[in-house]
Amino acid sequence: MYSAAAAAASPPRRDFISVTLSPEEAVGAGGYNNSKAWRRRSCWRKWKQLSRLQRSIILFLFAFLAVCGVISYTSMGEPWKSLTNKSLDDQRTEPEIPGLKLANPAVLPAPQKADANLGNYPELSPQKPPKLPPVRRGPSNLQIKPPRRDVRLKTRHDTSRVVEEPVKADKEEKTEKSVISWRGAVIEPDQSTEPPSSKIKEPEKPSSVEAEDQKEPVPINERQMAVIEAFRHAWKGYKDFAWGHDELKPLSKSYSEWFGLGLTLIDALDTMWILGLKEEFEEARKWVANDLVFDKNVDVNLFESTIRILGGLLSTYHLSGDSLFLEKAKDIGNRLMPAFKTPSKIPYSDVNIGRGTAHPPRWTSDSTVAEVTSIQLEFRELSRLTGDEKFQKAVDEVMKHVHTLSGKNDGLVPMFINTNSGQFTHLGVYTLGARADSYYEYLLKQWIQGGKKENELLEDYMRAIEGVKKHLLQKSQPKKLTFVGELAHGHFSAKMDHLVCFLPGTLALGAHNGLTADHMKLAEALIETCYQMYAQVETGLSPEIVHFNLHAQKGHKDVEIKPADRHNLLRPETVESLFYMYRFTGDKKYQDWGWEILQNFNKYTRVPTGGYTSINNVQNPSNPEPRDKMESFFLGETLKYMFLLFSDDIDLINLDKYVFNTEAHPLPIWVPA
Ligand code: DMJ
Repeated sequence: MYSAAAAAASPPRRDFISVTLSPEEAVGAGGYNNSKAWRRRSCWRKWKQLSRLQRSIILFLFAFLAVCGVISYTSMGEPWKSLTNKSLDDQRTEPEIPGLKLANPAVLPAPQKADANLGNYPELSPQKPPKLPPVRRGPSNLQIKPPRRDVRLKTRHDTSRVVEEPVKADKEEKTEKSVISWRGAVIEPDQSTEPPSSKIKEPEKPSSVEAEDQKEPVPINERQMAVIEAFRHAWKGYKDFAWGHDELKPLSKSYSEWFGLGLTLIDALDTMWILGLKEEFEEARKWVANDLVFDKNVDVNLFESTIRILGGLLSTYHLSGDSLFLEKAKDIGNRLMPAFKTPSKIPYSDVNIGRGTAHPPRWTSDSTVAEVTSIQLEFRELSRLTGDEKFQKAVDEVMKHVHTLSGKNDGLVPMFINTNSGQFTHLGVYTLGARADSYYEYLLKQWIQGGKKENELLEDYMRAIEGVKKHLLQKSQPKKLTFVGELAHGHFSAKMDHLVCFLPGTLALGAHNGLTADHMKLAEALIETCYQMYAQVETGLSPEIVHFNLHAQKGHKDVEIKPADRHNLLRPETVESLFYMYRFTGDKKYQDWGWEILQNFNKYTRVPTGGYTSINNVQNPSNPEPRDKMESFFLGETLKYMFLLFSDDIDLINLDKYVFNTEAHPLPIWVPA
């Protein structure tokens, strides 16, 4: 028992305790008693024996430890909780399936029953994949971003790339549809077309889009702004008076129909994309989606509808990634195919796209050489996109056939070919102008499009340029301008169509692709001539055709113009070549020349109420005689090349990735397999 007297008498901090044993406690004395009751009592006695100060210190220490314990428990509670939960989740995790990633535990399926077959992957099918945004349409889903104005300047010589942070949504799209490449074109196998043949096994991706510009676009400059302003003005006229029709008649505020297929609108689609005119593009897209119908009883020219409509739709598809344009391209492509059903496989010039019939012009069974040999880029690309070889087969056959034909003169071709016999007709006349021009252009461009492997095309091109040098090149007086004339039955004519001004650009493109430097020299000389066809004329605008003076005469310039030739149709060829020349040389004079031309278009062809007009007389500045027609190529080509000419961004339609068709619609260069 505890004795208070003894406790009080005992000195503080003694190491022994005096105890009085109770009888029970004595039981077993001398033996070890470890009962709980005994230990409790013993502790209590010890406690009582402590001084008040000692007890206070001990109590304080206990209290302190208790408080610390509570605090640390609270702060450690959360990790513990999550650890606990994590381990639970771990227990629920499904077996890993290659390629299948569970996006979020919240969408995990209910825990499986103990007897569920975990190795049976289809069991997972009820689990919905993470919801992806729908495939975006239009300008936001870019292969090439429309130019923005808020980014730093990148000069044409600055080849370093600013890598753009890939947008998450684009990645997701890639997950959803493996056919979409990052900033690339949508390549969707066409369910409705025939299964791919053994030659073209499956739809291919465009070559250039894989590494397409993961960089900030260059801001547009003042001259480009002026092009945008010109485009908007032209578009206003078209929208106000000719919407959905082929061509604007800006003076009579009406329109003209050729095929009745909204030619100007389709030709202008990719220009709007490149100029960054999103609103206009969206509006035009709606028209294509809702109103463009090819099932019409109408005769169209195979060449014109291929380069403008098929080409325009394909390039817009590539730039925007919007499959609407591919669908429309397939539709028109299929409807044009009857043109190839001829005895010789040389296509007829005209096709009724509603009836599926084709025919030559009423007065002849000939087709134009340029026309049958300048539809290849478009049909080949259509085959590549659809996996249907019939398009490519048809146009390749034409090229192979023309390759073997006699009647050429050192690679120069006559202007006509018969659809029955497959032979050239009207032999002996050679020109780089109307009816032959784009044959030469497409030899080179097909070779480039196909990855520079089709040697026959290159051979024919090289031979033809040698033929040009040998038979058609002359120098004018007094300025000694190099020009390309014509040959008719052995007689040289110093006549040159404005159309021939595509040639400097094409020669420069060939030189850029590794052909002889001579071609570049010739390109430099010829573009100077084409510029003089503008500069030497009163309005500063070129006529349709010029005749060069071969002999110096007092008071005469190099360029002579006949009354029947002094019209200007707002054609693109010189601006087109200026664009190539500037891209490949960086010489600013080409931009300055283009700027002059734009200003003169504005001065003499702009109609105040909207639109631009062809004129009848480039020699009369006080009355250029407006013709009341805006050709679709003014928006499809002239203004597009103008905009690209003023750009210092070599990646704005990179010429190592794209090849322009003859209507200025860029198509991808195929990546070698
Ligand atoms: C366009 O349709 C094409 O450029 C074609 O190759 C020639 N004619 C016009 C432009 O001048």
